[in-house]
Amino acid sequence: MKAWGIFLLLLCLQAITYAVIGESQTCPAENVGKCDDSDWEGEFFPGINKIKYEGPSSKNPLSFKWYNAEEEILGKKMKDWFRFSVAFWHTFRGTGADPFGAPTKYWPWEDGTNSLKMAKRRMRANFEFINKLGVDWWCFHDRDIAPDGETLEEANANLDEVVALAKELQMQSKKKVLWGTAQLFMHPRYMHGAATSSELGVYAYAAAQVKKALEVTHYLEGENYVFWGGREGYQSLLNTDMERELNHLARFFEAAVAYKKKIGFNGTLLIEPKPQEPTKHQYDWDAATTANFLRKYGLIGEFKLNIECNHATLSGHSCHHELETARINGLLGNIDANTGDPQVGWDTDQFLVDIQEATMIMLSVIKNGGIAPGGFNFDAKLRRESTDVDDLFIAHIIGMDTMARGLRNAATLIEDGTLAELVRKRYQSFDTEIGAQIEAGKADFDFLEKKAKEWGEPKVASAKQELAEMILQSAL
Ligand code: XUL
Ligand code: CO
Repeated sequence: MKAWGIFLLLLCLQAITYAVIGESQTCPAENVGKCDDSDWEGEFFPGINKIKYEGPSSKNPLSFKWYNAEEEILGKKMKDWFRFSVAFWHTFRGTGADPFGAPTKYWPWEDGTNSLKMAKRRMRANFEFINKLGVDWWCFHDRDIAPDGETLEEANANLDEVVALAKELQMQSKKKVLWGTAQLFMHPRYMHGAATSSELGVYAYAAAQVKKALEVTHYLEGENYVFWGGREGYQSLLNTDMERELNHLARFFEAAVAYKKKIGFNGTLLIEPKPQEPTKHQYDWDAATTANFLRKYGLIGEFKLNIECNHATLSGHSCHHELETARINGLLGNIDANTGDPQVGWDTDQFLVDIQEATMIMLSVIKNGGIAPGGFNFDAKLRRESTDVDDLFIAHIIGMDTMARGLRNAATLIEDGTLAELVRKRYQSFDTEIGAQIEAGKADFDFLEKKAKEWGEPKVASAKQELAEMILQSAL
């Protein structure tokens, strides 16, 4: 009874403190590590309400102009086309640091440590953020959400503690994990790679880390699990047995498939292609290379691809190209929605704001009938110079609005049908008896030579590229 009284008194004192100060206590950057032990109270994003759709004429930066979650486009709600997800590592661990400069962002809730207490606080901030943004999914690496440990046991115990909180917060908010992954690139043990390391002990350590990450992704009702081979590649072929490394990688994936089945995880396993960075050459170079790898090792039915737009351009393709390559191979699983900067050239992980690019992305997604159980993960970060808390919201809002405009435009193009008709006409010579014979594999070279002689010089029609571009632009 006495304890209860003291608790009520403390609660009243706290309420008075809030009333006087008007906001939650923060731990300033200069006090790194010296803040008191009480945990964060109140909201992380005070003054920011749930983001609403206000339509294209709204001037409110904290509103959606084009993304209207419940609105149906081509028979599906917008939120179901996208299944938007917040990337924990950028939004909650991104500091603005780059190879030339120190962090620029000091979020009020950060105390400058990577303690378990801080990890839990960040997790609560994550859930307030996704609730206010109106997004149903989030993605994580094991080491973003919980501190590493001196031993695997300690790292796993840290992870368990944070994951237990995440599970509780998920149940309260009805949010889920879009995908989880293991971070197999930061620690020095992974300097030669993880599954492709020249060291057997590292291969085993990576396997143990993925085993645990699969378990927690399953526990958090994740719908997918991603493998991004951060250091699965080489810096020099002179000291690399590429064939052996690729064989190891395939064995690693086989073991992951077996473990996924063993624990009853029904999520999709995804591989995220990237051509280089941090290694000079990464084995999952692009969608076609990865598809070839999966086919060679008999893994094609067990995996899909997570296409990241900035990785697409790093490999010399467009995002649309990578999506189409994945789609026509039945491998389109998820999109890491971001973009690079053509003047910079590396993996800048920017929010995608190009409406034309978004439209082409959505043409692929619609052709694919959507990408569920995958979604659109914002593997994107604020620019180093954007340092306000509300910039986190604004960045995600423009990312979502851009994709929503892409969806609306793509739907207009599909409903209009002119572009599809242009493509159909381009191939109409194959819509004939002989065309059907060729497509069915029933036209041999003797037969074709006979026809070529009979028909003489073929008439070749215009490709109408500029007309196609004109049609695309009319929908933007
Ligand atoms: C790195 C990258 C990763 C993966 C997950 O370029 O895209 O964040 O998405 O490891
Ligand atoms: Co990514």
